[in-house]
Amino acid sequence: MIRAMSVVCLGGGVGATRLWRALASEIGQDSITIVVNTADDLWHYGLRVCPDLDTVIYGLSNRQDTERGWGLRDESFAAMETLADLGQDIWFNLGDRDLATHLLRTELLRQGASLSEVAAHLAVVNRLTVRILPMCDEEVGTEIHETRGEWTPFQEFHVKHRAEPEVDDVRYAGIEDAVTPAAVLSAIESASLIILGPSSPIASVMPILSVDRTRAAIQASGAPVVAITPIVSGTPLIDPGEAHRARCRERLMGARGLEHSAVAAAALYADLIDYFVLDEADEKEFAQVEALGVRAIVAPTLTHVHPTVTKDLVGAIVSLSRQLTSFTSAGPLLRARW
Ligand code: FO1
Repeated sequence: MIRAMSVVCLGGGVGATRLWRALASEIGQDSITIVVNTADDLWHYGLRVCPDLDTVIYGLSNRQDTERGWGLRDESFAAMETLADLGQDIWFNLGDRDLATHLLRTELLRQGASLSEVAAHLAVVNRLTVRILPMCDEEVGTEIHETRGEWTPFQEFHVKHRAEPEVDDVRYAGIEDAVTPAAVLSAIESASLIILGPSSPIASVMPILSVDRTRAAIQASGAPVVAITPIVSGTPLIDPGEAHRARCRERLMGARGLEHSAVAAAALYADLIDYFVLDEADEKEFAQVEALGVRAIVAPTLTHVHPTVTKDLVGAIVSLSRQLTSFTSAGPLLRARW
């Protein structure tokens, strides 16, 4: 069957967003739907904050602070500094301009809009034509059980506690009441390619896959499914932000009894994916990935190291999808290397 290119990308956060941005410049925003994790959302000072949704929106509109990995570029923090002067413990920083997004989102929710409607509105006013879909409209919250403590909301564990405490369990509070939005189901159903992004498996991808009918819809889709490894063991991490995110990812995988390795991530997705992109530094895991019944592809994946890595990775994905499916879309796709 010949289908126009329609790529469904799952996952959020800084690493996945780098990939989605490069993919968008290769095949066009109109060809892409991004299903975003909302289980790390929080209510903070009465405002609904959606870090993964905002990272995707800021990243695709080229306004993200890519050094810090979250929030807007050229940001100021006067509101937080003033709250600190008022005696508040500022453990989660909302930039002054970022605050406008949270104010608008919270107001639209208060007026009765769903999170999906708010995300669509924010995409439009940020001049994006990519479709950005929250994984569900209901509130779901990742909670971490710290070994010597209580259940801790994700952002408190990740930001306030710097992902340092030992942990022994993770849960997605509210997941049983979450419903896969119709727009997510129809995007998956008509996809020509589905990509699981290089996002934290337990914090960002599994919440999406745990919503109601999402996993079953991917299994039923005829589209090839490709996962990009979120974990590279063969190269030491130097960037402090990457190291912090890796520690959090490792703690959460450990809490599920999983080792922090690419093959462990591949095993989590094995019943869904056809291809797993392994970093070239982890080529030794090739046979273990293939033993899961998944085709392994070796490519450079450390997209934070150099922009050409992102471009090459996108080229490899587009090339693969091109080999697997015939597309009616010509244009930018024809520039991809294969
Ligand atoms: N990460 C931090 O390490 N410290 C912060 O103060 C912080 C604030 C923040 C505000 C808005 C936002 O969208 C993201 C923010 N992040 C912050 C990033 C966030 O904690 C995580 O990186 C993601 O939730 C993980 O995907």
